Parts: sequence; structure tokens; C-alpha cells
Amino acid sequence: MMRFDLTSYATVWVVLTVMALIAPPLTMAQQHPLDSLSPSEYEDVLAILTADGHVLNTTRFTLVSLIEPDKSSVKAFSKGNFISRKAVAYMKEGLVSYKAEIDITSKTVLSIDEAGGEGMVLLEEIFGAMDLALTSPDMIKGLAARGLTSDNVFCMPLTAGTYGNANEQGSRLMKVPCFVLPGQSSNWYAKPIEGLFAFVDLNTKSVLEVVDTGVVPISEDSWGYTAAEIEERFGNLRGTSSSSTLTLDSLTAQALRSAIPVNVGYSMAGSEITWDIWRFHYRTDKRPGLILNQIDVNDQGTWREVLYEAVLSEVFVPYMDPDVGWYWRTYMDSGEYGFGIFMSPLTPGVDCPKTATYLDSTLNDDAGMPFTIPGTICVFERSIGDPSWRHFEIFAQGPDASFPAEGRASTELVIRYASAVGNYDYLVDYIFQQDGAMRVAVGSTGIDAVKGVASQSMNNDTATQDTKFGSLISANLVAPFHDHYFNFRLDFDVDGEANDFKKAKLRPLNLTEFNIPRKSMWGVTYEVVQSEIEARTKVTPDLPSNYYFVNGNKESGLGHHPGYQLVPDSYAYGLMTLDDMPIKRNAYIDNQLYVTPYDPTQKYAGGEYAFQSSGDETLQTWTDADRPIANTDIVAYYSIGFHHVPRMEDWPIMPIKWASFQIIPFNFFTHNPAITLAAPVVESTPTTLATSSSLMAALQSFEVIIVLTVCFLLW
Ligand SMILES: [Cu+2]
Repeated sequence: MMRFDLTSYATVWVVLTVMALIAPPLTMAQQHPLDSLSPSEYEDVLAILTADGHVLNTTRFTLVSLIEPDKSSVKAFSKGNFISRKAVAYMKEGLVSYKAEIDITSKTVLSIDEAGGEGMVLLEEIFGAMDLALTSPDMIKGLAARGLTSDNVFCMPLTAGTYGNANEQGSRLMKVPCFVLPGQSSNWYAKPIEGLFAFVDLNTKSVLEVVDTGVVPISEDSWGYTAAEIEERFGNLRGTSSSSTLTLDSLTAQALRSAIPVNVGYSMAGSEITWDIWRFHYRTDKRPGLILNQIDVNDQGTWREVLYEAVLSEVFVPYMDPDVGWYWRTYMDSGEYGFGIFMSPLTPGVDCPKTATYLDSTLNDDAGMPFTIPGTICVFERSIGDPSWRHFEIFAQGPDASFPAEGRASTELVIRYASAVGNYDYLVDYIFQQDGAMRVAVGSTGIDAVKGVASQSMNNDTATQDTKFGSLISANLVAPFHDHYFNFRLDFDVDGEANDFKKAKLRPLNLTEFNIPRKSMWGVTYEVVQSEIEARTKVTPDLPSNYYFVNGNKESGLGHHPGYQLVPDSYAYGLMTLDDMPIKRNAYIDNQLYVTPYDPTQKYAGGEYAFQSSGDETLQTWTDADRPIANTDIVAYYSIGFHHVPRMEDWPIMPIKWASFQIIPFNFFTHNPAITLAAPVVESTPTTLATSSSLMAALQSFEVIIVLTVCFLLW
């Protein structure tokens, strides 16, 4: 198999970009102030900074993002208006990082200052560190001790974290373990070279140290996962495969898919998607990937605001193995690497339905130039085979006719992207429902990070020690325990900006004043949360609560105030402490829910600068200010995730595991909004009972039930 180096990587993307360019344009000219930066706008940013003398040949761009205009001007925007376009560029020149703000419209650099931290890892740094590790004589020596040479291996640079060491200042540190090249296998991670890694400074392009803790046996099974490899291992595959191999050809075909399929219920105008009672705007960014804005819901002809923004704020994956080669593996996958830059093309028929609409994403490359990844976002409707609602009326059944259940089939709209950050793949879904609810789900799949061990079985003498901090999932491979946390930023503007964060606390009632035989019941106490510290919420089933974002200035019906409830389908406790550096840097996992006043400069729960962050600027530290949040424009941050104790079934590819949360309308509509869904086409009239002996039998049962029920009611 070809060595995966920077040149081949770049070649693939250049080809894909060319293919994308010959496809019809997927988005029209600038139509909305929150549209993604266009290819020409990325070029403008570079040209404006160059003309102003800020760009050398050696200048690198860790991130170029749209600066969102003020909320008020975005909301006041209508077609034909123009709001000037601005961008922020995080740049690196030599050892120094800069942050520049650029007005693209007036072609001016608004500001350029030394950055307050390290920008995201560059692609060339990742590929450079791979090669750098293999230039070290100590690494060559370590490989030789294992019977390997640099030609047999590839290395995977990983962010090193920070632990308050002096060498962390002014450097950009990665630790670089290596793997035996997969040869004919598709699995690049099945043969870790355990006990050996390089410690690299990206700034000085030097290897600081090679750590070799001793030779560990290397797995002999390369366990690939392509259809051909699995067929060779297990014989015939199950079912009829509709999948396609992810080749350049299929990616190209995907890039050329531009038209919205016919007969779908959604429409797209520029970057605004409208479906059923929903409409929203989307854009892409190198850091979080997809950003949704202005999520509105239609109530009997009137568009009402729900969320101004929904975006993945940070991803945190800390490992739980104290081994010197593992303890530092505490990745911030979005802030350090970028969920956007690692978005991968979606395969029709596998990642999304074949009939989905596939959209491209244009981001910045290391040189600040536009770079298009084709088919990274899919939009599709799905009928999930479930009812949205139904009722079978037992009292309506009679001797002459039976009445089937009344119900409506449920259909959803999904907008999805997939990021492959190293060995793991994550799908991020925003799912819109016809009942006014919206679900956000992250699916984790891909390949477990594995550690080479001597044990081939749990029956080996070495197994107890080898599996102290992980699970033996294949011979010679332990997958260490770890967590996956996904933090979402949810800017609620329910019927306007001034919202309250309101809790309904479900607590035991004192029943002593009631002369009834019941000994326990629960009641609800409502409370409007006043400030940020009070709003920090640990979701726990022991103290059940509901969480609402309510506009106390508006009435929806029956004197209620309109709200949306955040329903935590998934949550995971930290089990770790804030004096632990990786946790301090990701302190937002200490609680599942935080609420802050809106501040356009506060976007990422792990801080603006995640790579080598100190933990001094996070959602946790912002909320230490304890700002008031009542009747204010507020933003919620919610963490979903799971503790991962790996299992054999995770190998060679992990079955997708979903974590999710929902927002559901709460006293927002005056009725179930799905009640107005069209009825299904009735294919037959109600069956006359006289023609059906089975229904006659059923009726007799109903009569018994009816009689019993009436007796019960009279009693
Ligand atoms: Cu995992």
C-alpha cells in the first residue's frame, strides 16, 4: 500500500477540488450574511492581508472563519440588503501566532494582533511530524530493536496536552507513536509499535525525545475491514450489498451530484433549507464543521424563532491508561484538529440515503487558499416507520363497524456530516421532526485506538496486568478505557432574544395533610435561574428535573409563556477532577449543562485556543463571572457523550454508537403541531363486522371490555 504522505494527500484533494469545480455550483452567489465564506472570499482574505504586508511565503493559516455580523443586523436582513462581510484569520509566522480581522467588503485589515494562544494544528504539521519522528536516530534504533525500519512503518502525530511543564511555553508539541504499515490490509491501526514514541516540537521542527519503554509483541493479525478482506476471513457476506467502495471514482461521482432530488419535501434557497414546519440556514467552518443558524418553526403560517445557532462547540476524548505512552492522550478533536477540516466525503447508500442531497464544503488550507471537500454534508428526509401519534378508540367500535386507529406516519429531515479524526469517525446529525422537536445526535464509529500487549487471550498470565486499564479486543491488542464528550452551543432565541432558563424540579410531595391511603407522590417546583453559577447543572436521575428555555415576555396560549425543553437523552459524568490538567482544559464536562449570557466572542467551550491551552479560558471560567441570565439573551451549552469500555465487537470497526439530546416545544404551540399532518391514503373502507368472523370475535372481546369499563366507571 502507498505510503500516506503529504504529497499523496494533497494530490487527492487537488483532484477532488478540480472535480468539485467542474460540478454545477451548489450554492448561489452571496445571499445571506451568514453564508459560508466563498472560495473567492478566502482568496480575498489572503490578498488583503498580503497587500497590507502581513503575509510571507512562510505564513500559515490555522483557521479562517466568517465573523458573524451583529445578531440584530442578521435578523433585520432581507434580500437586496447588503451587510459587509468580515473574516477572522488565525495565522502563524515562525514561532509567533497572530489573529487578524479583515473586512472583505472594504478590503481592509481591521486589526492584527499577537494571538492569545496556539492555533489549530496545520495539516503540514501533522504530515511533517510523521516524517520528523522517523528521522530521529533514537527512533530508528527503537524500530531496529523490534526488527523494523522506517520503510516498514508510518507514524501518527497526536496532540500532547499540557501539564504545566516549562517546555510547553512557546512550542507546539505532539507525541508520535508509529504503526507497522498495513501492507495489503485496510486497517492502519492494527499493528501498533507499543512502548516507542517521539516527542516533537512543531515550531522548531525537532524531535525533543524518543521514549522507548521496551519491546512489546506486535499483533500479527492485520484485520482489515473491506468486503474482500472480510469475505476472505469469513466466507460469504450477509445480505445484498448496496455499498460502494470509497474510491476516487465514487467520490468524484458524488461531487457531481448537485441537484436536489425530485419529489422531496424540502427546498433550498441558497443556504437556507425549508422543510415541513422548519427552516434554517447552514454554513461550514474548518473548526466545528457544520453551523446551523436561524432555526425557525412555522406555527399556522407564522415563522417563530427557536434557536439562533446550534453548533458543535468542542469534542474531548481522554484516555484512562496511566502508561507513559498513553496518559497524555486527551484529545480536543474539534479545537485542536478541526471537525471541519476532517469532514470526509459521504458515500451515497452507506453514509446517507442514495437520494440525499450532497453538499460540498469549502475551507481554508494551510496557505489560506480555498480547498473544497466534496459531498461532506447530506440532507435527506426519512420515513422512520413509526407513528408521530396514534389512537385506537375502543368505545367507537360497534356491532356494525370497526374503526381503525387514527394516526400519522412520522417523517424526519436530517442534515448530517461525518468527521474522521484519525482512527475514529463521528457522524453529527441535526434531525427535525414534524411535532416541533429537534434532535441532535453524534454517532461514534471507526477504529478503536489500540495498545500492543503480550496477551493473546484472557487466559494468559499477562492478561490481568495488560487489561488493568482497557479491554483485550483482539490478540495482542488492548483498547484502553476512554470517554467521548461532545459539547454543543445552543443559542436559544425562543420567540425573541430575552429568554429565561427555567427548571422544573420534580420532588417528593409531603402527603401528611391529605387523608388518602397513598404514601408517596411527586410534585413540581418551577424556578427561574438567575445567574451562571446557579445554572451549572449536573443531570442526574436521582434528582429529576426538566430544563426549559422560556420567553417570559410573550404568551403562547392559555396564559403560558412559550418555551423549548432540553431533553438530555445522553449524559456522562466526568469521574475526573478539575485539578487534572486535561479536565481543567475541558472543565465544561464537570456539568452537563451551562447557561451564559450571549457573548459573540465566547463560542468554544474549551476556549478559543484549544491546542496547548492552559484551561484558563473555558466555559467554566467564563461562567465563574456569574453573570445574570434571567430575561436575557442566553446561550446553553450541553455535553453529551459516553464512557467507552471497549469490547471484542468493537474490532475491527466499532458498531456505530449514538449519543443524543432533544429540544422539544414546551407550551410553545397551542396544540400538538403534528395534528395537522395529512392523513394517510385510506386503501379500504371500514370492514363490516358481519363479513368478518375474526372481527366479530374481536367485537365480543370489546363488548366485554366495554361492559367491564362502564361497570368500573359506575362503581
Ligand atoms: Cu471510544
